[in-house]
Amino acid sequence: MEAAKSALEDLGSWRRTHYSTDLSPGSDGEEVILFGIVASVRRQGAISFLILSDCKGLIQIVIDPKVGQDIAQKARRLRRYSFIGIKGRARAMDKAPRGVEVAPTELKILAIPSKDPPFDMFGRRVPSLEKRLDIRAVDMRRPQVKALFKIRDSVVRGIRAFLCERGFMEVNTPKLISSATEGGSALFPILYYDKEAFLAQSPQLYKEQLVGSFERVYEIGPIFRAERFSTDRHLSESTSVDVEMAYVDYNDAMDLLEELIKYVVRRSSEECGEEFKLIGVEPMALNGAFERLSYGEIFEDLRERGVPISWGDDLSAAQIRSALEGRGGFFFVKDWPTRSKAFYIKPKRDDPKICEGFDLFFGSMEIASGGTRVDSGELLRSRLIESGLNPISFKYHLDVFDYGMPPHAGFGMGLERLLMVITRRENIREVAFFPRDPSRLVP
Ligand code: AMO
Repeated sequence: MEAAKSALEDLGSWRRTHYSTDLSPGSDGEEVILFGIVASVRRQGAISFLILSDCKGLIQIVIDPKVGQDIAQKARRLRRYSFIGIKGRARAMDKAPRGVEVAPTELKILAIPSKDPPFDMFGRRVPSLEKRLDIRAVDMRRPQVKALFKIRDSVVRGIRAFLCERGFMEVNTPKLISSATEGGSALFPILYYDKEAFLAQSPQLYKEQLVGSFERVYEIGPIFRAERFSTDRHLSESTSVDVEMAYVDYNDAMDLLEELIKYVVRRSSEECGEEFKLIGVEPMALNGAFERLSYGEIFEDLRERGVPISWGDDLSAAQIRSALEGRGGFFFVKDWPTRSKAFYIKPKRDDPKICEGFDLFFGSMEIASGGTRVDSGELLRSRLIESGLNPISFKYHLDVFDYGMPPHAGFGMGLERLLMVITRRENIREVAFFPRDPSRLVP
């Protein structure tokens, strides 16, 4: 161990000139400095063949003792999974992956692992997700997992680009809060100095307050839900894309959400062709409008088939599946019973039993929900009371409404749920960097 450590070198003045994927047969003769992890070592006589993995891809490195005894000796000490830097020349090579390899004249060993990971980082056999999550940072060195997170990055950048283009301002709202936004349950209590406080379930009330000045706002941030769900679709900490806009209603919010999803699906499939190949998935093509069904239509359909359901019940995944009869893809369910939705969703003026709320589903999975908001302080007070909440706890919010609020609407979309759809993962934990669920608080 000590001997291995003392053989390590400093970065010194070396700085990367290329990523593996910058090189092609056309790079023949170029001087390069590359860094990465040794994915494999193969020796053929005195020659060492390495595959180097950096954050973009893989490249073949050939170390020939003819170049110098010093580098050949170092290469012999190399272990799989070591972090190295190499300085040398690219050369076109038919048999190498992507038709190019690098012949180094210098090698720096930057880190040698003191133990092997519990699974082959570059192999085809995938260990159980639980095992991988136990050492997630190392799991994320696997090319297939890196590909998932590159797709995530493309989607997040796409969301920002789309909303920025349409005049939305990115905001940040408090995650340490004094009262619930989505009802009293499912909050994580914390100690805030000497007072009880909570982790925010949603930016809902703050994003609404912000439309009074900025009119179009969005936030991409964490939401915390203390539900004891141990399903493949729930996280205790997930990422929400929250959008809120003034002078519009829920129809405009649905239009915007539909356009946003189509945009990021198209953009990620254009940007991430290699990544989709690595995860073995054909990128989605979304053609046609997302269907917009009303709660009433689904309710009648279920009743006609003899499904036991009462008006106002939430729709379970199984009920939605059965009402859909094989219809897949994205669709909206709108016009929910007012009592089934949160206090801030606006009841219809001509039929207050029904509200201007919607959910977006993909198959039977809810991806987003939103609606036109209650914008009158008086109505908001009475909706809080009807929902069993105490207006005193919401004074800080109601006060703002007393100064007047513009009509507004918006939605919150689960980023990980959208990513499950785009990357066809069955388990939400696959698309969260360090997932949190009722039985996982580390790493
Ligand atoms: P809602 O509670 O429906 O609405 O949440 C919005 C979306 O967030 C995602 N989501 C979750 N994803 C993973 N794990 C969870 N535990 C989890 N909880 C929610 C879902 C869901 O559709 N304030 C409203 C939104 C609004 O009206 O603007 C809200 O929070 O994809």
